[in-house]
Amino acid sequence: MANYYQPEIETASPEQIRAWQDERLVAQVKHVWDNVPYYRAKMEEKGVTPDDIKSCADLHKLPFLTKDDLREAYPYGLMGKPLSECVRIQSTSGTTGKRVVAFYTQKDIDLWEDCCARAIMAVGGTKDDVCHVSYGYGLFTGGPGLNGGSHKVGCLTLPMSSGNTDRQLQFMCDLGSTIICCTPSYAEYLAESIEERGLKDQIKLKAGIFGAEAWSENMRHDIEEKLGIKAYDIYGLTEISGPGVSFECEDQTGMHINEDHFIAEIINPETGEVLPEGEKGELVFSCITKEAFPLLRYRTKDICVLTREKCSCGRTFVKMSKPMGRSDDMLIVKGVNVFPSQIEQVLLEQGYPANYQIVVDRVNHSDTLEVMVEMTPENFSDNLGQITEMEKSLVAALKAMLGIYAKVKLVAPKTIARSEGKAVRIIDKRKI
Ligand code: DLL
Repeated sequence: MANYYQPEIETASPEQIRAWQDERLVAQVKHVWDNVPYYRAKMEEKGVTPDDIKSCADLHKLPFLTKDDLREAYPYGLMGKPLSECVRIQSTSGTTGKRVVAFYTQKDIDLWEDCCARAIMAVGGTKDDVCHVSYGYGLFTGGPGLNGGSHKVGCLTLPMSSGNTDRQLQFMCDLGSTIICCTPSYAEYLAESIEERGLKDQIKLKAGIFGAEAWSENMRHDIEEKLGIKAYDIYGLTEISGPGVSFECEDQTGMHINEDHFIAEIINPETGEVLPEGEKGELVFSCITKEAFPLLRYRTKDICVLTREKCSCGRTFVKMSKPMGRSDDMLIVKGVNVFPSQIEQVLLEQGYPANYQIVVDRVNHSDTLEVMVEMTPENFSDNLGQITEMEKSLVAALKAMLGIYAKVKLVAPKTIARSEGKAVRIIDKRKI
């Protein structure tokens, strides 16, 4: 049975949704023009003014924003409100130095939590549920977002954060958790631990809300079977708010985008051309209600398809497929964003050549990262002790750059296969 948080919005007619989007886009463009000089300059460069934007049909006239813009404008350059009106900062994992930092007013937090509340109710959540949140809390948006949504629904909220599996399982059994929110890889790990400890009879879980990383239909079936629950997908990104930009319903055939807050477009990542709904391309979002960090036409780099078909749940919001990959080369390892270019930078700084290979795998449901690096003829050594020391210092430099442990394996010069076309830098062995 369909269960909505804001039925009048979630099941509004497509015409009504479009009318909200038209009105809010026009107001948002004006807000950004008046308050975000960085974006105003981009508009001026493109020869667009707020007068040119009269409805969603004009959206394509606006300039794109990318992660590079966020880095360039770091930390305050894309803010739409003074700091004194902001109440929260969240940030993406991964890149050190200039991270992506997003700002929120109280209204922004409220709307974001509404989106998460919709996601929880879409999986059947009510005030009688015990919602166990095992996404990380802190700068990462996963914990805070779902925590807020769970409060709004009125669930009894367990703010577990990630890690400490024994404690997670104890609370789950003793306090009767009915909804679990975590990454799909952690759900697999929890499922395995429950099996090992023979606790399956003691858990009351009925649904899981899993996202923040890619996962397949196979993984869904596996988790559903092992935990005896329904497993639902949830998508989002820090720049646009966090989890809950889109969420799956009982139909389990894609994620409804909260279109009263975000306008989605699919573009050809090479040319920037807008593609018709139904075609595969890069997902682009415009935030039409956010105040403090009002990004317009933000390129997510996530590749997916949008479909607007009648959904059995009664929601009218457009649905996005699971992201099928990224148009850039960012890896997500243990939930941390890793760019091969960061690894390359460390190697070059430490006097190694750019002949390396990154091997990502998933062992016992946990990601592993290994970097194979060629020594140079100059620093080549066959003394094991010396090699171990060199590896240790690279491990430390990589940890400082990425924030996570990467195993380093030094190999003799010219042993990593050369390619005649593009170099193969990444070997991702994870079967997801
Ligand atoms: O991962 C927000 C989030 C938290 C979403 C909890 C869902 C649940 P970021 O750390 O900024 O934000 O990473 C955003 O993660 O551009 C996608 O590439 C990837 N991603 C997020 N959700 C999914 C998903 C959070 N359901 C980046 N499936 C995005 C596949 C996902 N990839």
